Amino acid sequence: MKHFVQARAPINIALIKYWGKKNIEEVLPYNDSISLSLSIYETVTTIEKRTDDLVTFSLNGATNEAFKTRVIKFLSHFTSDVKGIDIQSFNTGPTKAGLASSASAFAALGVAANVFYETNYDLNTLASIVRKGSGSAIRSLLGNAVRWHEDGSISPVKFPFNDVKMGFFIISDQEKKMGSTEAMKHSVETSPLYEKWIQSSRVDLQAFLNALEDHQFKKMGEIIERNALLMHEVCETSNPPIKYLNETSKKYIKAIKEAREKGLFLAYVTMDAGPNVKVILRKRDEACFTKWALSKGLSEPFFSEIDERGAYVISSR
Ligand code: 2P0
Repeated sequence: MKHFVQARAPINIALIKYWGKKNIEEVLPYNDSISLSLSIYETVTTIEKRTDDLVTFSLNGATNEAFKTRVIKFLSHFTSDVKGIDIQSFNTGPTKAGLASSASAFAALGVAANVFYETNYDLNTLASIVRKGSGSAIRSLLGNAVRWHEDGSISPVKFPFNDVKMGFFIISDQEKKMGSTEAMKHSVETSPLYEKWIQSSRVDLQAFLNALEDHQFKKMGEIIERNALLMHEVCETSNPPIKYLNETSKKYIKAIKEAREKGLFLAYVTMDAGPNVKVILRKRDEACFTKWALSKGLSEPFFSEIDERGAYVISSR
């Protein structure tokens, strides 16, 4: 066992979404998903040996008992005896607002624990553990574009657009009402669209890969927007409905689509388990997109680059 390990991991936003587990215990998805790792809102986590047997945990400097229980359960994949450690996790983004904070958190913790406990798991063994912390965390292990396969493995995806950025409109940084784990299960069990979702997202994934292969940004954008909108339809047709998008989110999405159809820019929407609206666009459209948003009375978006680095250990001793 080491004395101190510090690791970092990026957030990731799925372009082809994961929404539903076919094996809850193992966290295996019904569908492959593909994400982009992003350079904003990374998580930095340290694990340090204590002089007593206590386990202490803090998130952004504050103790967090609910998360601590999850962390201890997670660490049991690395050691049979979780004791005598202090874990500190710092996340620069709003937690639990659909901005992938649990993804970067469990990827950073997994990478740190693998070195701290000297387990030296290879990438796919580590991935099989990390996804049990939070499914989408598996994709934060790598930089750039990452595919999470139905069989539980991950692989890099060759992403040909090096000038792509993701724009964020923070509509709310409040915690989401229903966590993704519960919401996915509810969708699988009650949405009449769930079977359609499985079929459509398989088609979307192949079309997405074809668009990358052919360097067709517009085609890729259309696919990711359609994929995200169907995921939210699945949520909204669940019984009772799961409503992540609020009226403001819907207003923003409509405005973006209309402006795009007028030819003002090429920006395509994606949304996750929260009301915040994200767009994928190219660097050349960033300034005119912001100008347009402000002129329409929308909030000022901010932008992220792609993270090339993935999760790694910063220092250890
Ligand atoms: C995704 N989301 O592909 C999808 C799209 C949100 C919407 O993965 O139950 O925290 O821990 O596996 O990964 C968010 O859910 O859920 C998520 P669990 P997770 O990014």
